Amino acid sequence: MSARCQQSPVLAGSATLTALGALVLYLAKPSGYGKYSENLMPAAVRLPARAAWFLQELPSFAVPAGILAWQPSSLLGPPATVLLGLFCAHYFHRWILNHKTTRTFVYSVLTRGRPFPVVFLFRGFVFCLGNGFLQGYYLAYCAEYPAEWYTDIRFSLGVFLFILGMGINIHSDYILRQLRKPGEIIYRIPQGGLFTYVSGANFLGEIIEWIGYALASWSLPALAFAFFSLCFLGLRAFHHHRFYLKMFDDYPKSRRALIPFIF
Ligand code: NDX
Repeated sequence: MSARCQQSPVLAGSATLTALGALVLYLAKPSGYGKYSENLMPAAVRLPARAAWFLQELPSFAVPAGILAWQPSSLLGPPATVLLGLFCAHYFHRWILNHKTTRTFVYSVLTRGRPFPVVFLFRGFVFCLGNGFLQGYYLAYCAEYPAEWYTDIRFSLGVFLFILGMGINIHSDYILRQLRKPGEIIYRIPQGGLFTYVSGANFLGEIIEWIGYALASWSLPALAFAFFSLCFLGLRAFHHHRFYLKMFDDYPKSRRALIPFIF
């Protein structure tokens, strides 16, 4: 643990994430972007989805990447460097890059989502700034891992889940993108991959990712973020499922909201 580690911002940040997750469940309403944008935010000022996702996810990548680049290599031990690298990799993809064959794709450039309310963009930006700082600060200044952490089952299993979840998330977001031609904003029934079993396949992948990250880093901030993701994306999967059942008479009856065969 570095002399620069202050426990209070770590505890406050983790408590805030946990409280936000609980608030999401308490409100039980979908966030008013995407499918719910027109109903819940009819008069909102909006930005194109691509610009909105680019701007709001920027700090999630830039802050931890800046912390990673700024540290003398002696301060950040190898496990913390790998963990912070994984966090940056997720947001590098989300923010900017999804490398496929010889072309470079940009999630925010590729998204075919509907315009995004600016008020949510602002809140999303603040969220990403706070969370990026919390995870980066903790790993850079507070985390201490023994030399044998690489061979610890928590690290190996956690990294495995992280990579598995990221694969599911990227593949599922790809399936969703293919449902629309450029310029369309209609909804179709997603098919294939884990969408065969659940309506929120992209969310399931992302939740697995952050549970894996929490396991591998064995830290309070990562656990709090996994909890938030579970609440926020779990509820969003539930609302998407209900939306599809209302919208499509032929929606597959055996499909669940988030957990195959169960929920
Ligand atoms: N960004 C995480 N709450 C969020 C921004 C908004 O990364 O104040 C949480 C994140 C933030 C939110 C963030 C936190 C909570 C905030 C909220 C704003 C208000 C809220 C701050 C930071 C708040 C309280 C009050 C509690 C404080 O037109 P469209 O857009 O629907 O098109 C969609 C399309 N699509 C389809 N196309 C054709 N046919 C269909 N059937 C389709 N279904 C969907 O696919 C989109 O273009 C695209 C994906 O849509 P959707 O709805 O499946 O996913 P989406 O929610 O847009 O997430 C996109 C990806 C996904 O991989 C997800 O896992 C990840 O981002 N994500 C998203 C949100 C949070 C998060 C990850 C996390 O917590 N880890």
